[in-house]
Amino acid sequence: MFQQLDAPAKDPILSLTVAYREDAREDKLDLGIGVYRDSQGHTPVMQAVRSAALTLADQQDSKGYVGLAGNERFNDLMSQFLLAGTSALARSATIQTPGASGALRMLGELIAYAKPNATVWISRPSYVNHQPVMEACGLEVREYPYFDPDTKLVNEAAMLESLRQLGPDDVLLLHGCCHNPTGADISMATWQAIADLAEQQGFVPFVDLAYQGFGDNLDADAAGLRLLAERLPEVLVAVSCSKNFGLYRERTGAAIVIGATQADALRGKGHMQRIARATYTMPPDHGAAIVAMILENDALKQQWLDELQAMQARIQRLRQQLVAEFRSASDSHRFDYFAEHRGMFSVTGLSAEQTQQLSAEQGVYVVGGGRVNVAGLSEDRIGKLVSAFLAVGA
Ligand code: PLP
Ligand code: TYF
Repeated sequence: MFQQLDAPAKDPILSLTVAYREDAREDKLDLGIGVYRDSQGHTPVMQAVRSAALTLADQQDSKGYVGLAGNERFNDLMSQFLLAGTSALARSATIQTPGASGALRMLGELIAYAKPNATVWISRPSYVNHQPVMEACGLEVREYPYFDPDTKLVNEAAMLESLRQLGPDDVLLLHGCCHNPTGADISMATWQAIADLAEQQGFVPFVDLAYQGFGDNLDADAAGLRLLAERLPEVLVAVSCSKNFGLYRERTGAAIVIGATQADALRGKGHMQRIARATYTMPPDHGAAIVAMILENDALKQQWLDELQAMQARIQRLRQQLVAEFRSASDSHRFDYFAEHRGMFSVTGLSAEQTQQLSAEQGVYVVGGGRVNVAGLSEDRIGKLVSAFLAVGA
């Protein structure tokens, strides 16, 4: 049965990690996959997470099944954390999912069930898995203009102009903050304008929030989502705990449905539980149990907030340092955009040929399209990145 199978499309980011591992050069540099690294180049377990995991190991008295929606305490804490202060909290319902990836799939399947003819609109460019996941749900995917390669910022006018064509059969997928891959985020005025358009035209926003806390701070990074949630009857939210809790491999996230009424949201939740049952049945518990323990314990929560804030501040310092070193090495301001971007990534506009040259000749690995994981840099490797970029004519 397998003999006639064609070769599957590879994940462009995960295959980069494989190529990097196979590179024997000592001074190679991996700026591909989106993981945070400390100044030693290590992706650490956060102290608050370690403490919670130890307590859990000590006190958890059963590994019995939990349920289709996962840990309901986690679900409540996550929705309160995200939607506190908005009218949407009381008309929301949440399931725990295996990462935001699981949330994207559950919400995509829910859209396909509720509105089989829906089109999901994604930014050009967007997270590598947005299109494949939505298409796997049987949904049509179209793109709206987003990144301006000249300014390296969002072309908000072009984006909003394009969104004028959306109607009740459309779902608008937005990055809550720290846009992947570009690093360029929309302004609060644009979030406001999107809420106006959604109100007038009836499309449903779907916010993917994978980097809350890595942009400016936890509240600022959720401000766009909260604005939409407050004003609109229906919003979908995929949340990840992979980055801001450093729980990548534990596969921890949530899918939140905001409805016109709580009953609507609960119908959405019920169907996601049905879909989860036919997919993986129940999400893994460990990461969600850790997050719940952190969010409901004041001391642990403060420790987590401090650690997260330190990661955010370090990324911003790396961005400033990149700008300074690029300025002096290139005698120009053309790399100043690094400081305008937020979160882990920046799209640099390197051509496919330059990206290829960068890995082959310089041992520096960046994602196709020129995405650099700034959060994967360490202070003492910035010089290497700068000279490699200039060597390939960036
Ligand atoms: N959404 C975006 C925008 C991402 O960048 C990622 C990457 O990690 C995900 C979703 C998936 O996250 P998770 O690891 O929680 O599945
Ligand atoms: O964009 C990234 O690097 C992260 C991690 O199939 C990732 O979101 C990369 C590829 C993938 C899943 C996650």
